[in-house]
Amino acid sequence: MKILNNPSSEIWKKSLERPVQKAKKINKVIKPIFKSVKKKGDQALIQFAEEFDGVKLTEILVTEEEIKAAKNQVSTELQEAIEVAYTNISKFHTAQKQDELVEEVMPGVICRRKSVPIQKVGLYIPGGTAPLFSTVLMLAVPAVIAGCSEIILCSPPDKEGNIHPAILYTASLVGLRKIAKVGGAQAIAAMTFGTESISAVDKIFGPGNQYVTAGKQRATNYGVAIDMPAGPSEVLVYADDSANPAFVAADLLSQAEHGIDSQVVLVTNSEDFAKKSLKEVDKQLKDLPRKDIAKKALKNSTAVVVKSRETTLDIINNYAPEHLIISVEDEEEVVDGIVNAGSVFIGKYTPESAGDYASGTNHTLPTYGYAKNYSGVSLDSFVKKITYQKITEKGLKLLGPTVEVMAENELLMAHKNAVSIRLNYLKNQK
Ligand code: HSO
Ligand code: ZN
Repeated sequence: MKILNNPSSEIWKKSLERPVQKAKKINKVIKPIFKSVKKKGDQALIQFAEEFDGVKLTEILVTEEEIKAAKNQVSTELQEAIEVAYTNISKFHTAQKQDELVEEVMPGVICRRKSVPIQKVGLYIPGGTAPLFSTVLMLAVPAVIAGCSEIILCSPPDKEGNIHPAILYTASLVGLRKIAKVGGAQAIAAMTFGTESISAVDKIFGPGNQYVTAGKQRATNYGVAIDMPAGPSEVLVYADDSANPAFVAADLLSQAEHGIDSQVVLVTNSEDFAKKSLKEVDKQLKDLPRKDIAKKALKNSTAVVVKSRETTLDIINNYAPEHLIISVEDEEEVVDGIVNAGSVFIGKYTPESAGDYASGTNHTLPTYGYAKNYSGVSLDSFVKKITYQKITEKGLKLLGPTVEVMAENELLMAHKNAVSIRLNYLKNQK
């Protein structure tokens, strides 16, 4: 991790640039996968499981027996932890429910807006080096609270044809019934087109490798929505001398261990603090089982020393981090200056891991600078808002002439007529 001392804006912008993603090569791989799943359905999924996961599947959907068996493989300690997280995440996402909004904008002109669940949603949970059962909570809990009528979860099987027991346990705790042993771009294709076992869905959620990410992008060509464009995970820690360098180092490492392409950034007003924190990073790194991954991620990572608060806010808002940790004395003042971030962690006793697992906020967040224009996953992600209107006779008499004038001036006479015909009818009735 390099230290930049008082860099010019050109320098900090350059060194905080995210690496370019190479989509072309990946698209070449996933195009035939999509084609094959569309044409051959489950049979293609079974073939790809053999090719990519090294397993001959007989069933694609997880059975009730498998779910029961999974529960026995999850320790009581972990079951209890998952339940605490489940409660907190449920509370915070239930609180996000919005009442129907009704506004009589003019006498007899009533407008309404209501959240209606997206009917069919697909949740993708990666397999790979870390079994992300926490992501099951982050996606399935709001889907259930929103009232989505069909929720399918796809996750890749291991060589024995099983999904990780903690993933199965969590999914069943939340109430999911349809869990499919399918990973990679083929899972995304299955949820896009539908197969014998997997329904086509309206929106796909969840993290994944580059193939999954590119698959989700491709799904949008077929009318399927996605949660957000994805990139590698990242954290920016803003700390001053009131922070604890060991805590800061632990936070940087907790994000760095996600993947070799993760990015971590430290912004501080003190060179001495930066040095102490990086020393701690080296010290703590040694004991981490995933030190090789974290080490590589740290190569893409930077510590920036800046004195001015204005420049600091500029750096944070320009970088638009997925996670922002603020550990400075006047934390609330900084919070007020933040306009681009996925999720903000305030104060020295608020590690990012708390939000990753159990505090209640969602951990599916915009990366790669998309925090400038996307929100993280929330209850809102699982609903769309339908507007309604009802105009009474009195209302049309009041509003009609306005619509007539506007339509005429847009040269859209059929639009004008739809009002005039009714107003004339009402006139002639008397
Ligand atoms: N920090 C990750 C989420 C996660 N962390 C899951 C641990 N498990 C992306 O926000
Ligand atoms: Zn994490």
